[in-house]
Amino acid sequence: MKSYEVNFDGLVGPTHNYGGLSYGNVASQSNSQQSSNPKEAALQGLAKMKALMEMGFQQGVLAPQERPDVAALRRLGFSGSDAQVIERAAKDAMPLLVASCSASSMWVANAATVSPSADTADGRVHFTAANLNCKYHRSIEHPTTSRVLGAMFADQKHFAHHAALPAVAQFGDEGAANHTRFCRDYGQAGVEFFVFGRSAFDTRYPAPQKYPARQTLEASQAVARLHGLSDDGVVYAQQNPSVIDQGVFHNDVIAVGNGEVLFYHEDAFLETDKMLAELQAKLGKRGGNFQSICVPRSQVTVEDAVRSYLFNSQLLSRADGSMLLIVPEECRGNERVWQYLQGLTSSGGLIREVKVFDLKQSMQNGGGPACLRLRVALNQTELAAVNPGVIMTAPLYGTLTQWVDKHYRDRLSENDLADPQLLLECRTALDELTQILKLGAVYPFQIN
Ligand code: SUG
Repeated sequence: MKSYEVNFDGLVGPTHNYGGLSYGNVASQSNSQQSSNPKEAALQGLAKMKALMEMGFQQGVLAPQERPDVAALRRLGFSGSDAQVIERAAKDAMPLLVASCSASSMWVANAATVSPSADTADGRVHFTAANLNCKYHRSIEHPTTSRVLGAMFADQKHFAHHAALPAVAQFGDEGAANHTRFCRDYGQAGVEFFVFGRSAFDTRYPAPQKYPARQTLEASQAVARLHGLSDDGVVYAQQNPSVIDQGVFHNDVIAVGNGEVLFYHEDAFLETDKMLAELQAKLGKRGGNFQSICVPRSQVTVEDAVRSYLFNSQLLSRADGSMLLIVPEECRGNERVWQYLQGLTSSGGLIREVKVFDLKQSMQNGGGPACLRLRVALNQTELAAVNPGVIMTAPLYGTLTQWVDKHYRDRLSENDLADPQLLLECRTALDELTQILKLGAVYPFQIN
């Protein structure tokens, strides 16, 4: 049976703004307080989805969240009408209002970890929503994420959903941003590669000194257990703590993999040789021929990687077996990175083409092409069981761009977040969106 990697991209929500909320994420910190353009952000994301669909890739869309999250503000003690809750938060605790307005759910690589049916003990596709508990503004995403994923992948015969792990730092889980799957074919058993930043319980693993390591070994192990993965099909590796301290807050900022290929920076991991040997051996047992492409620090520094987001790219398999890399415009803007990419594609290796996308609105908060997508490998039967409302088509693209044009502002700054009208605009937009995507009631304002 034919199998596919389907990319579900996060649709940017109407409150996209630069809140400076992510300590350790260089772009988020350096663009704090700039005014944003939510309309442009959403249209940039939709343009990428459309382009991939037109290139023949399977493409889906994942809905944004209700923001401001009034219910979250109520849990923090703000009361009264919805407008009063927002007004009081703006007056007494602006950082909390900003956090409750973040459109960070657009970076759906952090929504969940997904294991395809060929890897799991019960032969279903497994999803574990990420608790994202390193940052408050992201820790409030998972309940709605679970409802949205449940509405997209509803058929229990094919899809199994797990609640987020316990919301404590020891189980810090950032979803697929630290998870890669290698396989010969999407429908065959593969090797799931979990990269962690620190261990919560085992002091032998070094931790970064400056910035937080968001993903723990214990969280990754729990996800592998929940999904029923076998030891033969799992490899764990530690991220180099010194690159976390240079702004590599997720592994997908320094490495990307697909099929049998890992594309990574020389400084990305600890014990790289051991890790590569284990990947090769385990994928070999599953009929695959593991290959790695190491980008040397002499050609591209870690700082270049963090600024250009070279590795936050989408590595896609084409029908002829070659690969295509989807990179953000910032890669073209970095001379060393661009030169490296020219050399890579002309060397006769596996990666033959680079396509560049303007995703500046998201990039300024630290979200590149790979952050914006959640990969779900599905066979034909499973794909047919996905809610068809979320699969990208030319008419859906048209409807969604019109929807964005109608509901989104083209400028948002911190003061605007206190405007109770923004809440009404968002709810009106999202209510319409759930009808467009046929999701049913998934948002707190629709349920309570
Ligand atoms: O979690 N930025 C996100 C970016 C996530 C990128 N995802 C991956 N690498 N997979 C984060 O740090 C910034 C929000 C703000 O500052 O307004 C933010 O949440």
